[in-house]
Order: sequence, then structure tokens, then C-alpha cells
Amino acid sequence: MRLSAETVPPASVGRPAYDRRRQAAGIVHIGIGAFHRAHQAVYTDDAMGAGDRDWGIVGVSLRSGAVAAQLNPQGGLYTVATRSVAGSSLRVIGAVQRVLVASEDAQAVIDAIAAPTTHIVSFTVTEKGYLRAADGSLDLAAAKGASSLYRFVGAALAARHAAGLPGLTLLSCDNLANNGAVLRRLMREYLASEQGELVDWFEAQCRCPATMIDRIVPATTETDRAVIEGELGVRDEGAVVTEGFSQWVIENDFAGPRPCWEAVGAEMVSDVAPYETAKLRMLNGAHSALAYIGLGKRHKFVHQAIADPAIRPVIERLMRDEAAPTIDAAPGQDLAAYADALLDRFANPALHHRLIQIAMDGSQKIPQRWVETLAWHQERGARCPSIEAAVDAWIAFLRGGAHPIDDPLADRLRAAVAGPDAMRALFGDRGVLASEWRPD
Ligand code: CS2
Repeated sequence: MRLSAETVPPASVGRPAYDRRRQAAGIVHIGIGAFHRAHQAVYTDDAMGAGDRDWGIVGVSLRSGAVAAQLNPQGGLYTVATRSVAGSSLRVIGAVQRVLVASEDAQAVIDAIAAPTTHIVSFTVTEKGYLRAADGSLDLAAAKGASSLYRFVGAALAARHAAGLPGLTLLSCDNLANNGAVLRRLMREYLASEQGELVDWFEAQCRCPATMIDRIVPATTETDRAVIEGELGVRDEGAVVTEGFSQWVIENDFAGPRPCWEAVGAEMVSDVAPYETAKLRMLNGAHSALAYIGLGKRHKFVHQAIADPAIRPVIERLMRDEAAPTIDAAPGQDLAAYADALLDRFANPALHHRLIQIAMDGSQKIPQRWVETLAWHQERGARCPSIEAAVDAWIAFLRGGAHPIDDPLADRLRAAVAGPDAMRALFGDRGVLASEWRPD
């Protein structure tokens, strides 16, 4: 038996506190992976539970039909399992109404975004999904391709404009520095090239707030599904597993209506940058270091790597002595306490967060996680021994052959580390990740 609207879960399992059938879809979410289901969809479910209405989510997968096959037969329902040393709790989330697959039905995606009830299009398409060229501008050839977010949003904006409908809020929930401004610039570049007549309307009618999103969500495994089936009494193909902690800081700059996410734990602020920078350089920077250093020492999971006495001090220094000083903290933002909390979160043995999952797409992650910190210190004549150790571990990982390199720039990375001076080939003047930071 699959999870469905008819399922009566055990009393300990949370469930939607509102009438799902009466909600219009106010949000289209592009990139409906585990992270969205364990994070933004939970806030939205809470907001509707607290009395907000019509914020159902239409999920979109750009390429694969896997999530649609998991969720559509369950009417969009799925379980979030929260796991810590204190125990596990389950909750059924009802915010997602259905999942569309863009590669199978592009028009349905465009229609969903162009629907008058839609006010927000949110994104978790990962760093590479923004289709940036090496210099940060839009890779136009890729942006015209079949699985480009820009094509769908561009076509839907044209339909809204033609129908006299208002613009939209485009909400990036990916780990990019200045994610809102980046999305705005890239979307504008796409429109300027393909649909020039929409540029002014886009700028006047649409908003792209910045966000800092944080929750550790390992990929769900078959074992997770089996355990959850035991607890739930029915099979849930769409279940996700996560930690107790969750944070969402959002720039309060929306084009139209939005859920009252701040009533259910999100923070609406005028400037997300201090939170976003701290998260990218401390949490994600430490994560990537744990991944490459940990894999080099044959660990499999984050909690194992952080427990290794040879690794933990490197990670502590990376967060406290290298990343934290580069951050211009907001009033009340305590970076030392943040580092303490992160060490506890990494140590959570109830989550089996694979290092290899974090090691993926290094070329897309390392600039905002490590290189900005390296450059900040270099400008002041200082060095970052921990991040430098992490860079060495990345190079060893790329050279090692023990794991396949899952990265959109895999070929260029492989070529760069094949030569004698991998550091220069990666980070030097014309290196794959050339930036303001120069290795010596
Ligand atoms: C991780 C992130 O896979 C990765 O690269 O660093 O997904 C991380 O778990 C999240 O950003 C936590 O909010």
C-alpha cells in the first residue's frame, strides 16, 4: 500500500492541519529534490497550517521523471523524517500538489507558471543549474537548451505579460553568493537576448529576493524508505530524511503576495548577505573540506570525518580562524556560537550524510565556499592553512581515481590536475577557477 490521502498514519505522525483540496497553487517550485521537500515545502505546509491559504506547490523536475513517479501516485504527499540523537519523528507534508516533468510536458510547466494564482517561482536547481559561463555571465547556448530554467520562466513571463497578469517573485534557494541578484542578472541576460521586449516589464514587475537556506538533507536511501515504511505502515516512495535544525532567511522584497513564512520560523530581513556569507563560508566551506579530506582518509560519512581527531581541528580552524573573520556579522549574529552549532550538526550520528554527495560539483561550489575566504586573507597578507589543506585534498581527490568525478567541468578538471602544477592550472591566471585569489 502506498501513502495516499486515505492513509491514516499512526497518531504520533504529524499531518497537514488544513484542507489540502481547497488550496490553490500559489507557488511553482523548479528542482523538486529532497532539499525542497525537507525545507521550503515544510515552511509552506506550516504556513497553511497556521491559517494562510492558497500556497499549494506545483513541483517541477527539469529532466528526470523520478520525483514525479514518487509523488504523483501519492497525491503529492510525502513524509519528512527528522533524526537526531534524541530520536526520530515523522510528519506527512501536504503542500506539494503535483509534480510536472519539464522534459515530458514543457507546456504544462509554462502554464503552471503563467497561471493567475501563481505568485512565486522558487528554485533549488543546484549551483550548476544557473548555467553560468566561466566569467559568471549566462551561458546562452545552455540557457536555450531543453532543461534550462530560463526557457520555461521566459515563456511563462511572456504569457503573463500578454495576458496582462502581474509579474512574479523568482526565489532562488540555492547556495550561491548573492543568489537573488545573480538570478535577476542571468534572467535579464536571457530575456535581453531572446525576448528583448520583456526586459523592462521584467525589471518593473518581477523581484528576485536573496535567501539563505539551511537544512542538512542527505539523499534518501532504500534503507531509509524501508525504516519509514515500518513506522508509517504504508510505503512512501517520496520520503526524505533530515536533521532537526532548519533556517531560512529571506530578503523581504516580493513582487506580490507571499506566504507568511515569518509566522512559522523564517526570518524576513532587509539584508541577507551576512547570513548567506556565514553559511556558505562556514557551513558549506567546512562541508566541502570534510568531503575531500574525509574521503582521502577513507571515511564515508560526515559524522565519521568530524569525529576523526586529525580532521576536526582543521575544520574548527577553517570555520573560526579563516572563514569567520571575513564575515561582516549582522547585529546579534554570533559566529562563534554558529561554529559550535555546526560542529554539533556535523556530528549527528543519526544522519548518514555521505561525503561523496557533498564532493559532487566541486567546481561550482569551491569559489563561494573557499576562494572568497582565501582572497580576503591574501589581500591582508595572511594565509588559510586549513582551506589550503582542503584544496590539496580536492586535487588529490581529482587525481585519485577512487571515485568518479561528478562535475560539469570534469574534463577540464581532469586535464588541469594531470600536469605538474595543478594549483596553477586550477586557480592561476587562466586556470579553470581563475579568480582574484592567486596561489603562490
Ligand atoms: C552540502 C549542502 O551537498 C553539499 O554541498 O554542503 O547541501 C548542505 O548540506 C546544505 O547547504 C545545508 O543547508
